[in-house]
Amino acid sequence: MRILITGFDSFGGENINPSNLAINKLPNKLKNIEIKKVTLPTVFKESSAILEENIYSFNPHIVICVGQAGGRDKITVERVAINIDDARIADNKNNSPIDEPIRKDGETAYFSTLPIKALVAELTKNNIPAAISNTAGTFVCNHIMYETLYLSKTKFNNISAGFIHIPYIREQVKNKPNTPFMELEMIIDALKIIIETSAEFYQRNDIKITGGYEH
Ligand code: PCA
Repeated sequence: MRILITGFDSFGGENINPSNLAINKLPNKLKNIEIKKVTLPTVFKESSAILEENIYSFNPHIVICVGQAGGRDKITVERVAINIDDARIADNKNNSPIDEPIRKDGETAYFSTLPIKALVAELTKNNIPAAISNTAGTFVCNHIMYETLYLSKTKFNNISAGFIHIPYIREQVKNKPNTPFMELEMIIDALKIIIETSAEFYQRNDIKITGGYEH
């Protein structure tokens, strides 16, 4: 079993991104799972081009993309990616697309093909705050999730794929009063659980528990 896991470089005025810090602390092998880690640039089209090259060369069964969602207080397992780029801030190459479809021939949206409910259940069981999120936004994280799922529908049919948002880590919130964070060690533990559970559920049905919340 091969799993490709990606993080992003820092963006939006931060000088770190916990997603690439966390993925790079993962082992290269967990049980029988070979793990390849790739840091993507926080740049709309470039990130997906690099992702596709890595899918070609590594030929993974599962692709898990990870990004920072500053302000969230849990690990959030994204349910859905939508076919739109609408930049709240410029990406790292100064692109600011507004309401641009990601793929003209793509579906309006794709659902994650990771076992999202099982992931939340496993994380919760291990005392790691986690929830389903029903929006990955419209910035580069939604873009990469959409592209990964588009590629898995059109070219790489046996790949399961999805996206995980993680909170800020402690050092990022020093000057941000009342902003939630999670310890990097807990994020790394969460990613290990996500990798193992995704492998266990590969090509199996997810569990049936609610992921509907009040907002
Ligand atoms: N988070 C951004 C893009 C890169 C990252 O780590 C997002 O949520 O879109």
